Amino acid sequence: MLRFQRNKRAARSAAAAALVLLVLLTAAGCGVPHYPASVNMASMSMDGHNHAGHEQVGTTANTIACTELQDPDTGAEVREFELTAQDTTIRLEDGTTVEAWTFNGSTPGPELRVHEGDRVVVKLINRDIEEGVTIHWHGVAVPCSQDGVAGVTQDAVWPGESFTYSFIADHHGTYWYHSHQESSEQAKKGLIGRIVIEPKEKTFQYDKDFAVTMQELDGAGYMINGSTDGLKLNAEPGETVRLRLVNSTNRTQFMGVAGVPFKVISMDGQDLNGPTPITRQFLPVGAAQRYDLLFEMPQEGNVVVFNKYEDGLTAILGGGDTKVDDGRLYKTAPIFDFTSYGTPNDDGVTPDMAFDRTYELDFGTTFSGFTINGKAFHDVPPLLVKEGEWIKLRLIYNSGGDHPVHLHGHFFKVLTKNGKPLTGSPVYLDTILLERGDVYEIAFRADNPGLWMQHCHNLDHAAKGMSMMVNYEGVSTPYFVGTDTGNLPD
Ligand SMILES: [Cu+2]
Repeated sequence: MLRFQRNKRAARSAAAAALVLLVLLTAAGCGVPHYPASVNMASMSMDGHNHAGHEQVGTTANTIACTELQDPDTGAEVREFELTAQDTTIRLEDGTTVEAWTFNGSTPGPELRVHEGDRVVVKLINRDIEEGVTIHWHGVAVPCSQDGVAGVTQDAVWPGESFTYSFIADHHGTYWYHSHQESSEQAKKGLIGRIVIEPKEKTFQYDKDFAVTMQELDGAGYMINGSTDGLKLNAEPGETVRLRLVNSTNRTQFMGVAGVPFKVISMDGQDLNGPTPITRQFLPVGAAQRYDLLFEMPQEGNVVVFNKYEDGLTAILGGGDTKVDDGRLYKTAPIFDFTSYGTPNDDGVTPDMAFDRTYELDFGTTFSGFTINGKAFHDVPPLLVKEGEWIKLRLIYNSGGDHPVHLHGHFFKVLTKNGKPLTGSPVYLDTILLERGDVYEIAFRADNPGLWMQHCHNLDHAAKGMSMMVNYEGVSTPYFVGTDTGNLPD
């Protein structure tokens, strides 16, 4: 009862905030909020209190609730963590302070480092975040009940409450986590962190394994592993380094490496086949994407990983003379192209194979916001899929800026770009960066039943409508998105 009232209170303040936002945004002409009072994302029924709506949701014999979809007990090693969301005063390098929302007092929150095959158990506690919180495990193909999307897979966790996530870390790689309640606000306020799943057996050999998160914190600006001043990482001459880059900001970060040739060994936690050394190219790390690099420390001097535009986003590895100036020299360097990188390897997933369903999604920037096929969340019809099917999506973008499109719960293979099949390594991603004029075809196997969001990971765009659902037939949810429940995922 108490919880219900708290939700109601949150709903009222959310409704008031939404009204203010509506007035402001309408005045600015740049978008409108898209939350109704209540909508069920499985049935798309508009009123949770409507009896007919309830009948549509999860009560018939042929449906299974998202909450019932969990990883079976495998006897895997259990790794337990506790993450407390809390209001925290952060002290920056220049001595100033900023009010942030953190997990366990820091942003990014603690790195969760586990092994492939482990069961990851994370107790999320909300100490004092009035807006409610969740944790979404970006890129990790968790079962539906653990996906952490407020109003789809769970209710937002209110102050004083907790929620325990449990899933098998079944694919190694570099991932991250963030609140998926009012995510466009909460990620910028600091509710992010990193999860690294180490391989059972190394697919690449290295001596050092570093991970860095780029973020843009409200009031502080760009930070790299929580520092506004760049980062020093200790590596000795001759050591081979794996460097995991995580972009938790809302925009593409163009990252260069000065001092050594390097390989891109993984994107979005998926190894590339036969990567070859490159130099003087900028990696276009789209919002939410991850790039893992491999390089050998030079005998003299250091290695500088730097950002094309933001000086604070720099990591210096090793001692000796800095190569930053060297880096500056190649500001006009070409942009890395994953469509022709690495070595082909036919895994049977090809543009001309038979697909069970093909959908076209046209991403748009309009006067009033951001759209998919001309509609904004929650009015975009969900894509329906059935377990076991192969799905092809044609993604189109013809406007300004870029959109990193993220599909929850799945990896997808990039089939073609602008009509041409990839010529290098197979590339599997969870987030694909659409730039003006791009047409991508991607494919995924519907192998993880559930209700999955697909949205732009410039979270401001998602909040202004560029968001939708990919729904498996027969999966229901007892939760509702909207101001009535206070579940506001974007
Ligand atoms: Cu976008």
